[in-house]
Amino acid sequence: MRKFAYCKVVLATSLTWVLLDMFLLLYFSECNKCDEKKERGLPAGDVLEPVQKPHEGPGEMGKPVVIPKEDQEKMKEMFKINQFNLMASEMMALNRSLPDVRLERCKTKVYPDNLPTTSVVIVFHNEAWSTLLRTVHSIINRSPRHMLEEIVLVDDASERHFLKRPLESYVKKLKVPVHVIQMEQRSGLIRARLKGAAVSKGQVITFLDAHCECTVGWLEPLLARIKHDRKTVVCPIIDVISDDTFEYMAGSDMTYGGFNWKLNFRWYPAPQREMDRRKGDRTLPVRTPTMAGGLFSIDRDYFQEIGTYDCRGTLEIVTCSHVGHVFRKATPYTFPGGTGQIINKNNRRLAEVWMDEFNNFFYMISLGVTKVDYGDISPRLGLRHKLQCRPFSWYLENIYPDSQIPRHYFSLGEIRNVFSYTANKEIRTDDLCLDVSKLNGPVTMLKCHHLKGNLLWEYDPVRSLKLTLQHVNSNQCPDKATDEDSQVPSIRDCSRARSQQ
Ligand SMILES: [Mn+2]
Repeated sequence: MRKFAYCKVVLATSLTWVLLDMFLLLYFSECNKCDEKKERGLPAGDVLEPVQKPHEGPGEMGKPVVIPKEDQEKMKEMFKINQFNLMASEMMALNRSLPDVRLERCKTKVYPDNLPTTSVVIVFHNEAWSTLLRTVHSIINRSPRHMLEEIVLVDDASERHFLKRPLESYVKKLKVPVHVIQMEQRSGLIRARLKGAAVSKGQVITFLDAHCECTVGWLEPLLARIKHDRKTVVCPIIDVISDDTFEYMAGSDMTYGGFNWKLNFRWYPAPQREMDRRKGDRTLPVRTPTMAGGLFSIDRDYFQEIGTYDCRGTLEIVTCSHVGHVFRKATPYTFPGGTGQIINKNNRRLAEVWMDEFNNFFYMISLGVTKVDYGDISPRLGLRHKLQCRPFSWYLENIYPDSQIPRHYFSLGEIRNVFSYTANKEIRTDDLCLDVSKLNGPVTMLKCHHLKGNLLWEYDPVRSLKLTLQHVNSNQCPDKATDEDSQVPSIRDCSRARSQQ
């Protein structure tokens, strides 16, 4: 009987403890959920899963984020701040999962154990908290720890309201050293990057934008190329993160970086000779004439030897490395002195230092460039001389024979066409008519359709708008091409200005 009583006591006490444990367990798991909600799926400094799990939630596995109908208006307002869908970005976890978009044979490649270490340098200006920290978390989660020396965040004088939360204390809790450097005043992307490079300690410097996401296996193939040849400058394939839905879309391994007549960077299909050189193996790096400039890795000492951003060496796109980037349709940044001025000045310096006699070709079609004050270039010319760089003609012949800048030519200039202003009030050549379907253009040529509409132009020889053509549907007048866009006809509000007559 006594034994039975003992049993009852033991049973009762164990049961009490079990219940208490269960209560505590429930209590704390509830609380975790509260925290998670507050921090958007990320308690500061918490251990993040290094392996990808297709978790549930908006944007997981790189899927597009859907904004509820009732939030559409607010979303449009928020869009304007950064020129991307800030609401979608804030709905997603900072460590969202992404698909493995690599070519199958990239997934099984084996790299040497003793790859160099890298510092990752990220410059930001008025960047949103969620995109900046998502970049940082994707680096930490998808880089082998021993290859990642540190992350250097350089704040190029963001306005204070952009970073509401204290960045330093947040990043201190992460598993990798993250340093935050402040620029005293707005100094531009390149100066800020050089500052980050100057303090970095890794053998390699990897530059990324502040709105990127690194995918699994992104780092090893980059570092392996630099270990193989320290004069190689390597870029990942830049995947597209939609500025609208934040959907993750794999970029092509069949393109390379080039530039057009106006020195604008563009992606072009990689030429056949490059495919042949790689014997059809798409997992081998593509040699590229130039790069977008935002995302690349370079040996730290070599970076200094070649005068930092004025690069030589071999540029490659490493097709087994994928990093996503939020591409925006318009820049949210303001530039001291105006965007056009700064681009013109940079382009002028580039043309003066590196393009030899080919700069005339560029100046002919970019009139604004020749008017700009481009400062002192003698140190850069000295560097070019010291490094014994080859002439630009060599570059066009050997590295970029597909360039639009012709190596040999007879003449440069424009070809004009004769148009008629018809009795139907169209402006016509052959069977094509000048057509404008939106305010401020573009002005295009479409098959004439006799339905009037957007093809209708009114000519006013005497009255208020003297000697001007007026587009009937938009009430605007064709205008002289601007310096920035000298190749494109423009249409503006009618001003009676000489440029519209
Ligand atoms: Mn960017």
